[in-house]
Amino acid sequence: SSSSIVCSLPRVTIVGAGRVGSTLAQRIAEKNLADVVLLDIVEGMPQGLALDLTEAKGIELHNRQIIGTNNYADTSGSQIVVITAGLPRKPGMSRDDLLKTNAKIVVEAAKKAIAHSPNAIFIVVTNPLDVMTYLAWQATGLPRDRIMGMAGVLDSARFETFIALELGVLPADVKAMVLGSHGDLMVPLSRYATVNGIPITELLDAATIERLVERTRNGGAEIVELMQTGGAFFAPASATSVMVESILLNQSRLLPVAAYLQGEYKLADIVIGVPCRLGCGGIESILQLNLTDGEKAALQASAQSVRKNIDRAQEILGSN
Ligand code: TXD
Repeated sequence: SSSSIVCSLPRVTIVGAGRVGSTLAQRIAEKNLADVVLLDIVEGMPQGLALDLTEAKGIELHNRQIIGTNNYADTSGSQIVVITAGLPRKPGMSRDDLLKTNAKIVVEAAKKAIAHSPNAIFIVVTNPLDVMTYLAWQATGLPRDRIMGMAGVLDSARFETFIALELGVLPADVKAMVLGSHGDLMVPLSRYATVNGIPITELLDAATIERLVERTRNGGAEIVELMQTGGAFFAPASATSVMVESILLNQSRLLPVAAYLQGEYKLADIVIGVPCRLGCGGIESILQLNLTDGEKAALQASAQSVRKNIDRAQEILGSN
């Protein structure tokens, strides 16, 4: 026939085929969301993972293509690029300790990826998250609605998990939102946390809530201490897949997302976690909540630590 219809399925590129990257590839393919390109600097590794995932297709009953590569040319035309490339934490390290190594990796990855997918929406996952998202925004020159970081969905899921464990209720019935930077100064909004609409302040005393908040702040480190050989990746991959899904399916979900701010929450020229609606254009809108004085102060303190590290990163990048 003379038909020349080109069937192009949505394609998601994941730069960094490590633990978060490969688990995310699995989630995206098994949820039937998009074809996946897994890219890594290690030769053979992403190709091997892609083949392994491909061999599970018949069992998992999906038909999405999974490609492994070391070449950015293979990522061209992606709708979404997720950057997970970089080092994870070792026991005793803070996320900020990763700044120097990961800054260069993320800037390089962002520049190479955008060259092949100029219309993509970017999701940064590499730590320290807010700073890396800022650097990727700078490196790509993307409008702010098309570049964001994943952290709040994970931190919120952790908070929800600890609330559910404490109360013995179904985790899916707990809703909470954690704003601010992905670090020790994150801002869990206990006031807004509910079990199917019932505020947790009706169900738990203040000391218990504070203990769950502390465990949430320490959620990443708790896992690093237990594992000793890297950090969390199952929940991080799930959290990222929810953002990918909301964008690809244009769901407009209201999620905590690390976004570039231009005056929202009295913050400008900084990336930090705030409630955003995610749809096919990326960040559709940023919701400005009426925070209490305490919450405002916590968000400002969180932003100050991000600012300090953005400045440090600029020095590192500028010095070579
Ligand atoms: O909430 C969040 N944002 C996070 C962030 C939750 C979990 C993990 N978080 C961070 O993601 C973590 O602190 C790391 O900075 C990244 C990736 O964590 P992961 O656990 O997946 O690390 P791995 O398994 O070491 O994978 C990193 C991969 C590895 O395969 C490297 O070979 C690759 O990154 N890498 C590169 N790929 C492409 N290009 C370059 N330059 C490169 N350098 C390393």
